[in-house]
Amino acid sequence: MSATQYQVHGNVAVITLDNPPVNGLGYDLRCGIVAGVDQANADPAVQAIVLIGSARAFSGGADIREFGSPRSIQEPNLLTVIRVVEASVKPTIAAIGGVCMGGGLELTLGCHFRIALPDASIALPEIKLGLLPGAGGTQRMPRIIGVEASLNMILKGDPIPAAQFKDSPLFDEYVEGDLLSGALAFAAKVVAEKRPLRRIRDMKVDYPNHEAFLQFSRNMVKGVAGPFPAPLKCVDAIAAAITKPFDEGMKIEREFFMGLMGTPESRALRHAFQGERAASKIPDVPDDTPTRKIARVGVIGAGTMGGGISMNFLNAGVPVTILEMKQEALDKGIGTIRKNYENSLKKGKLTQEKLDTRMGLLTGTMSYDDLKDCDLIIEAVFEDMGVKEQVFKKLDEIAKPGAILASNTSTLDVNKIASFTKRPQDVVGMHFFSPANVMKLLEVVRGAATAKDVMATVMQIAKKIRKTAVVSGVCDGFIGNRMIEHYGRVAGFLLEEGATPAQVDRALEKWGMAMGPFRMGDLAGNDIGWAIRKRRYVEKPHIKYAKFADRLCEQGRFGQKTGKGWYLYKAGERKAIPDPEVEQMLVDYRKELGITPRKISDAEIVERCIYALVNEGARILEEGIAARASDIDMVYLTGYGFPLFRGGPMLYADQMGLYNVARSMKGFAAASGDDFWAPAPLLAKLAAEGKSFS
Ligand code: T1G
Repeated sequence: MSATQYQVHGNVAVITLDNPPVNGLGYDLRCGIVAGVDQANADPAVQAIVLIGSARAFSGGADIREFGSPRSIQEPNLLTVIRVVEASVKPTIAAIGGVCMGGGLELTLGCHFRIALPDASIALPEIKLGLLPGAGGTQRMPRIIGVEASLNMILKGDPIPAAQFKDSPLFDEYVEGDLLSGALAFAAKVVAEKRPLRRIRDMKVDYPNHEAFLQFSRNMVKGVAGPFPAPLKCVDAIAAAITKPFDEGMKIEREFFMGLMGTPESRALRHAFQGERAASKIPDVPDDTPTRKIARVGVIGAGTMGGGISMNFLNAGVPVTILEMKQEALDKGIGTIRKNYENSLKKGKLTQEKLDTRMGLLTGTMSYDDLKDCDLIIEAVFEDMGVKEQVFKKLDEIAKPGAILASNTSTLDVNKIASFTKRPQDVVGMHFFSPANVMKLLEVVRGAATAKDVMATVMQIAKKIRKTAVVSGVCDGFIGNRMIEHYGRVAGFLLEEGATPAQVDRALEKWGMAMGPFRMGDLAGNDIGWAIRKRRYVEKPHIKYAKFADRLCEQGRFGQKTGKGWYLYKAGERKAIPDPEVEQMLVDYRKELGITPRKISDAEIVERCIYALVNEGARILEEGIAARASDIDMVYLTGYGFPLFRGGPMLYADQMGLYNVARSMKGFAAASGDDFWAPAPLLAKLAAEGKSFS
């Protein structure tokens, strides 16, 4: 199936890239471009060739859906396509509108001329996928826009409006109005003026004293690249453009590109990129499901969560009515929202005008009746089923028909909450993560009765408020908290066996976690976990817990909010200071249990804690609570400080090999007698079949 259209307008052949949604340069499109250029060159009536895309995109670059598959490198690969375009005996003109990124931009650099709409979006974003431009971008860009501008563009990867290149020869002309007409007119000029074909590869890179610049760039990049190898390779590729003949530089770029494609870091970034898009798909809810209009949002509760949730909508220009029961609480809540915006203003992240606009969209009230026009009402009240019952019964009375009623509950049963209303089909969970106006993750909890258009609407509004929405089924803790409970449980046993809180945290933070389990407990409040364990001891007595955490809580050591928890905290400071008192408590506790402490390696700490996430994640997957493994990874990458360069717990398990993961788990089961460690059936099956989650 050709992914191009070929038409001749007068003496100009127009090849239209036609591979929706963004003209990803997949195999069919690559074949179509080569065939079109060959056809144009063979047609004596044709004097010039125009390549053009759609209004949305000239091209979004290499087709990410082909990544890792043989088709992505099947000839004609992108290098070949660009060589064909560049070798054309008739002038090739790229007419650029919409998105022009990555391989798409590299394709235009192979053309003899480029024209663009001023607002076309130009980028080399490969760095965000752990790569570098692999189709000549590192060798041609320095030749046309210069070394420094190229290196900045490649290292940042951000889109730049075409108009910003007006001082460079990148674009021969800017088109106002219809791009195709502009392209045909430009082509006519090129033909009439018999302009020589300009091949960027023949240009020279002129950069005196490049060694000093490259050394400075390497030092700067080393300081910010962290675990990612691509940035340094970008500098080395630019170095090749300066110091090597073009074809040699191309070989060096290709070697770097293929090397980076194979790195776990790039695989993780590509996994996260595709995972974010996959998460927005709900298997049984078609993309074209009609959605409900959300013109006004109601938020119940003006506490930390209610305030943060409100800010998400205010930031997106959606009016919010926030409800509290007492004037003082309402004033405090609105005051906190204003203070947050004023802090952003002070940091230069917000203008006064935007602050005023956002606060102007916020209405406070103490009457449920003021929510009756809201299209979406989100409750963020105390995490108690009795309180939720009162709220949802009241909402059922006053909310307009078709209003979506959402609960921000972090663990309670959304089906039970829906049963408090006569409209369970309109009830859904929207679990925001604190601070709600900062954390990208939104768990969208689908009740048994939740309507499909409600799901489609919530996923759509989530994108509008710039959240990464992941659909979860109803279970205790949904996806993230259900997994993190076992991660914390395993960490507790490590303390019993001989580790200290600081050692566990340090091992996991060195591995890449933003914060270890004990620092995280002190931040969130150890009393939250304590309340859940008390429930577990009654409801699920078969789940084993180390008892030391309870000891800590019985002494009121809830963490930062009480000045001490697992660690000590100086007044007003958040720095976690290891507490000899806790370590002595642990020594006494182990003696009491008759446990001889042993030295536990960082590797064992990491393996047990991370595999606890993996095993529970596998159960969540096999129960259908999560639709796909990458959804679970997105939850951890955007809500739990899991390191992006490892791609999420499920991808990490794939990279370690499920066979090895299952073997380790069987070892933990034998050593601990804890049947949690029996590999989840899905994991055991995949391991036995030599398969992976992804
Ligand atoms: N290939 C195929 N499909 C793509 C795609 C691509 N490059 N980019 C996006 N899509 C799909 C996406 O999956 C979604 O599909 C739809 O387009 C809308 O995406 C050799 C090797 C282009 C700015 O990194 O930055 O070239 O879910 O929701 O907000 O040097 O997508 O609708 O079915 O994001 O309007 C370099 C990545 C590749 C660009 C559009 N290119 N994409 O944003 O829509 S590496 C990129 C984006 C490369 C060469 C190297 C954005 C966008 P569906 P969307 P959007």
